[in-house]
Amino acid sequence: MPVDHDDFDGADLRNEGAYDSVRFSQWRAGRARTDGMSRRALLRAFGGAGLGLAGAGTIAGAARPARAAARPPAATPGTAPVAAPGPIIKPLPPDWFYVYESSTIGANAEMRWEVMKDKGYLVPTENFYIRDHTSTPLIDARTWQLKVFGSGLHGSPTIDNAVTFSYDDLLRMPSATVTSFIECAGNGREFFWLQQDEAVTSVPWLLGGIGVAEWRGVRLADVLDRAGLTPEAVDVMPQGLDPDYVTGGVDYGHVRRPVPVAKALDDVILAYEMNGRPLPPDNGFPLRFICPTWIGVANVKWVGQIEVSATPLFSWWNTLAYRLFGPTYPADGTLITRQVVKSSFELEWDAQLASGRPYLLTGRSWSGNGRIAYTDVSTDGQTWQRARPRDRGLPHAWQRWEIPWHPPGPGAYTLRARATDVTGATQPVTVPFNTREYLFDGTVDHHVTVN
Ligand SMILES: Nc1nc2c(c(=O)[nH]1)N[C@H]1C(S)=C(S)[C@@H](COP(=O)(O)O)O[C@H]1N2
Ligand SMILES: [Mo]
Repeated sequence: MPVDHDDFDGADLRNEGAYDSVRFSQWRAGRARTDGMSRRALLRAFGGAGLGLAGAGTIAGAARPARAAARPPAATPGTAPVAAPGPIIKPLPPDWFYVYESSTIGANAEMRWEVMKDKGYLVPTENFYIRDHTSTPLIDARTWQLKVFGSGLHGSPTIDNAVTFSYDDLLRMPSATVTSFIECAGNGREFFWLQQDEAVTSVPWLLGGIGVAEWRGVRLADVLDRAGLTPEAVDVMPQGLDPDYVTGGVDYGHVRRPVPVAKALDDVILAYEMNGRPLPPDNGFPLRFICPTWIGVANVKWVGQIEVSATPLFSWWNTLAYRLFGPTYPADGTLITRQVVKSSFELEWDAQLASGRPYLLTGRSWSGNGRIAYTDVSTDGQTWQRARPRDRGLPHAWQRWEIPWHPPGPGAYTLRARATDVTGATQPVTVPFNTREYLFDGTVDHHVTVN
């Protein structure tokens, strides 16, 4: 059975244009090699008849040995940290991150979950995932200004006439702190491919497109109050100072996405600190939105201006992207706001474990709906056991848990974690497909081998 690499790339990436990054295509090629063939190639091999059980089993046995093989290549153990040559500024050592870069998906670095094994509640800033639609800009806080304008303010100031705040103005205002996750709406996307055979067209996150940090800044409500908010305001839209996002030959302008005024006044923070230090450039220096429990893109980085409008606002980020489109959704899609329930082990993918000894499996679960109520873990594909919570969890962040496991003997095992939050929302076995592959909240198969 010939393996059609070109078809693999075409099938998966046809909506995304040319991939120009060496790192990304190497990652992709590595996956294509281990994975063998695309879903489309498989369908074609079976004359379009679909993945018939007997046939697919035979073919999968030869060309696609196991789903477990379709993982990012393991980093060389002990690889020294190196500076990223790409548009993300901080170092991205391969034993800490998977990096996905291209002209259409921007620059993205996924946290490897095994780094959290012995860490505390927060993700250290150096380990935090990064998602840039284009690249990280370097901004001078001394000349930077925040401009607040629009028809939802007294006098309807235009951008040229905006109410302005300097960096020092913001530092002098009363501060507020929140411990909150930021998670990409596409976190877990790769499992639409690995577990549901759906072609994945954007950043192929496993589960590391999330981090929890302590954010300090000023309440957006205070800034809007000083800027002259009126009762007519409906939408508040921050805009980033990073380069315009261009895809498919269309320039969609700077990254910007509105939040309703109710959310803006409730708990949004304009953060200038992350984990007790000024924001690093990659995480939005000098100022970013923190929009607790909402999808990553609502947490706009490098904010230079905020439009406050008496009429609803629109951009690519709330009309064409970050909506759920597909057979089970309305024609114009469903706007995404809050995150869903997810869990991850603090363990490398395809971990190789020694037999004849007990393990303490650890992990974390989180939800955009509120605290986690409990997390169940399965190590045998059949039964579930309640994990022990290691903390109470925070409503805008995660809960750590642990569970002892003594593998019964050598062999291949699939570990699964399934959390339930305080609203009763839990993790299903399969997730209804949406064309942009957001909000994968299904239980994830974590393959390990006990030798
Ligand atoms: N200005 C701007 N803000 C942005 C982005 C961006 O590309 N530009 N990416 C968004 C997305 S999609 C995510 S998931 C988060 C990632 O935040 P982080 O890089 O600090 O982890 O930032 C959001 N804010
Ligand atoms: Mo994102």
